[in-house]
Amino acid sequence: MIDLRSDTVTLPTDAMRQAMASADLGDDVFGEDPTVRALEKRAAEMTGKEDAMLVPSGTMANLISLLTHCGRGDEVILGDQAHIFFYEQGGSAAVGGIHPRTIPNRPDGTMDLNRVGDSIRADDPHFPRTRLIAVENTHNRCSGNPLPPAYLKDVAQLAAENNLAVHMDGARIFNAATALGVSVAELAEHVDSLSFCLSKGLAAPVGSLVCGRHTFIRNARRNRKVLGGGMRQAGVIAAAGIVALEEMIGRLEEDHRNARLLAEGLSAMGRVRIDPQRVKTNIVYVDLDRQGPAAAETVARLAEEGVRVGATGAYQFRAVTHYGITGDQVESALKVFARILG
Ligand code: TLP
Repeated sequence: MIDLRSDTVTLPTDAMRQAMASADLGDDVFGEDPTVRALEKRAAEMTGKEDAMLVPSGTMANLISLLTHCGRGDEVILGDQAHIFFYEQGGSAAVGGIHPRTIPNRPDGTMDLNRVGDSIRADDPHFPRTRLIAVENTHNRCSGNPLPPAYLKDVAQLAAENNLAVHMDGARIFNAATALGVSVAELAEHVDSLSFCLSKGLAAPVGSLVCGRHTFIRNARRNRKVLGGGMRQAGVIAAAGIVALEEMIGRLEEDHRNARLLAEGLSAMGRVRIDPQRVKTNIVYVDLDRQGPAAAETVARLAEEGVRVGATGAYQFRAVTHYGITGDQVESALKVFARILG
């Protein structure tokens, strides 16, 4: 099986398994797990933030971040294609009473900042209070596009002028930094908080980090606890995360190369519409010709031939490259795609 459904399917490396087996442990709810503390310190340093906190998932990282920035009835402005809006069960509304105000995402994952500005509420008892702008980098549903520092700086300026905070869902922030040739700290500089995932392209089995100021992380720890995300000997997870940050960032460019190869190969096929120029990281969206079989049937046929992808619309599927996929496997997958989509 060539599994291109997501970079979440990556398995831990041998070095991660060894680090997990020999990790120094303590009770992290008491702040006594040295391996968790080491990971959090490293994450804070890499992102240029004062502090960081380990959580079980990207979804929880975003939920905690929104709960920490916003109270009940407050409003968050975010893109209509944002993972937080699209794929997190509306958790910030369901759990936190946070009102989402969506702005259309442009194909590159940005929002028109004039529209964002126009959406900021006046101080009027009819309206919720705007508290937060959320951005996503790379932008999953927008071709995995990386958002550059210049755009993030403009978002930060708009937020500062209006006394708002900015959160960045940086689940794949290392892919963004790699594609843009900048450091993660340069991308994080413009936001008050960011979350990033260890368990996607970096191949760790579990875990995400929330990064921000000391006071923010102190409050975020309370929100993690109330959600049941306080973990005890979480150093077994953190140990793999440290290996992920030490050893797995440098190879992300390989995933991006493989994604481009995939996109270029697919663009020559008759039944699909895809612009390889839009593939800047490890995510490839493929639109199917509506005269032919729909995505569900196409995905099932590909799986029968040994290639797994995920349907993301009635006539669209997504293929994601990652640590488990070699250049040779991309070539093999393209042969299968050609048989079914050629
Ligand atoms: N994304 C998953 C699915 O939920 C769609 C995937 O396969 O891409 N932010 C972004 C931008 C994400 O892409 C994801 C996961 C998350 C947050 C949530 O992370 P987890 O799965 O750890 O809760």
